[in-house]
Amino acid sequence: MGAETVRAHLARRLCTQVGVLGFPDAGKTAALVSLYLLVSSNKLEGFEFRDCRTLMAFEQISRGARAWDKDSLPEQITNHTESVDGRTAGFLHFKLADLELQRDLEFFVPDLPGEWTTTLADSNRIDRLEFLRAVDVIWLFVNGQHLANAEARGHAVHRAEIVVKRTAALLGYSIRPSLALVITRRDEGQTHQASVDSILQCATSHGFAASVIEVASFSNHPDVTPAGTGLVELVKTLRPQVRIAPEVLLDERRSDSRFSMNFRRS
Ligand SMILES: Nc1nc2c(ncn2[C@@H]2O[C@H](COP(=O)(O)OP(=O)(O)OP(=O)(O)O)[C@@H](O)[C@H]2O)c(=O)[nH]1
Ligand SMILES: [Mg+2]
Repeated sequence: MGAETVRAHLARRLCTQVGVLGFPDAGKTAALVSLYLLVSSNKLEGFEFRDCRTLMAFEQISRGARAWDKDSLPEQITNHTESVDGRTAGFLHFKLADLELQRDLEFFVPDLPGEWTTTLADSNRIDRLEFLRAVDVIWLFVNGQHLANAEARGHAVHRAEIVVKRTAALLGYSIRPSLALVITRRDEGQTHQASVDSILQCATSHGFAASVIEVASFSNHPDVTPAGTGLVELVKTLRPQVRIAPEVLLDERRSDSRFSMNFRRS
């Protein structure tokens, strides 16, 4: 789904737009695939499927995972993500029923190439990331195994903090989206708390309302950490941070297409 279609949709409905950052191999696509598989098998606790306008795209990125033998993970379940034209991001769409809040949760999330984060960190290339100014939430994916490894950890923290700082600079004085620091590969072991705290503190000091979500999109140790761990918490970061008058909710239920979106951030 292209940015224009997303924009038209956002103008009419209370939706959450997500910005995704994270270096190559961080686990961005894997998280989206895991989310898709959980939702499609009705295993995302507290949420139920309502609608998806990008089924084909989800199917495409999930192909490897569908073929995988559950007893042993292949080296790579997902393919390295590339942008079709090197410039534009495609968005995935989901509408879920949020059973706890008794309302729908609709969101758009791009499956961005990690290279976009690499060029942000290395050369402050921001043209492809301008859309971050409009997002409600940023998911910053960090490879948890890099933080677990004593030799890799310092570099990984430093690089993640550069991304935080450059993102803050890109946003300037505009309202900050919230930021979820998504630590991946939880199945491979405990994360290194001091490293996570350092990135979190960096995000907070740059004005983000930041939180940490640890995920295992897939699992090499399903008895200890099942595949899909943390995905419910990740989805909860998408709940709109607005107070919505009850009459608006009623209106929204009555009419699918005429919802005025002036309530965002009010
Ligand atoms: N065991 C385990 N492996 C994972 C997990 N998440 C990702 N992986 C592995 O890491 C590989 C790369 O993950 P991706 O999600 O494709 O990485 P990406 O961030 O989308 O990378 P780019 O598209 O290159 O930016 C996957 O194919 C999996 O093999 C996880 O939670 N647990
Ligand atoms: Mg990817």
